Amino acid sequence: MLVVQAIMRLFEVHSRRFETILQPRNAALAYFRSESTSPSVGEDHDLPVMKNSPANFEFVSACSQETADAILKDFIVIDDFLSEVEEKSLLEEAESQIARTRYEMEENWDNAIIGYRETERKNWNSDNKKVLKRVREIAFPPGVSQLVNVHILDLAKDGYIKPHVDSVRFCGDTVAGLSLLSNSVMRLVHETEKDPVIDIYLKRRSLYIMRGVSRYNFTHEILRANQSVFKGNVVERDRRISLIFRNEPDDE
Ligand SMILES: O=C(O)CCC(=O)C(=O)O
Repeated sequence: MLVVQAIMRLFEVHSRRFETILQPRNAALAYFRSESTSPSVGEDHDLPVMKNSPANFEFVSACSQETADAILKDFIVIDDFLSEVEEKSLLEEAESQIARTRYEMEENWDNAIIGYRETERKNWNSDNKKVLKRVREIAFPPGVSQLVNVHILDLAKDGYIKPHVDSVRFCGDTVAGLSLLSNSVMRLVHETEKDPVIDIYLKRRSLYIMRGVSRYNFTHEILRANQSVFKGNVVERDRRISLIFRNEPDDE
């Protein structure tokens, strides 16, 4: 019986790897594939209650109090999470790896991101490791299996990310991201109702944690430069590098 289970497990792991390899070139890292079959959102999270900044949220269209409360509970933004020195150090290491890849600029219907390059990194220098550990400790409850690689996503000044829900096959219930180099606006739109629309100001050096309702029931996107407006003010979008952390997908 144990042998059969071991073979089944091996097969599962390998078929998952193949799925990753067989993604379209543009979505090589696979996470961005949207699936309508979201698991139901759990009752509550074991995460510590974190101090959110409601000022970073703009409820662009009418939103019930219940939904607004759920978003403010499940999508956390922490401004100035990184110091300037920490940002510089992370950038140096991320750029040393990503410099070898080319920007994908193609506008195709199946491209989730336009004007970007990406890579993943597991081994960071010891200073950066300490910062990344801080992210992991705040974004994921103890004992949660996290993906060991950090996804490095470099968006050109005119690059943007289209609305999507991260694939439930490759990503668990939490996505956390550090924003380097530029401020930006992330837009959430209810996946099925297309309403409400909520804009979130992601300041350079901030950390966001997206989980629960905001991760499963809303699409998210990073607005292009000429649409980056928050509460009536233009947000200067520049080249932006994000470092993205995820946990392992659920077993079922
Ligand atoms: O660059 C970002 O912060 C957003 C990344 C994103 O959309 C994702 O990881 O699903």
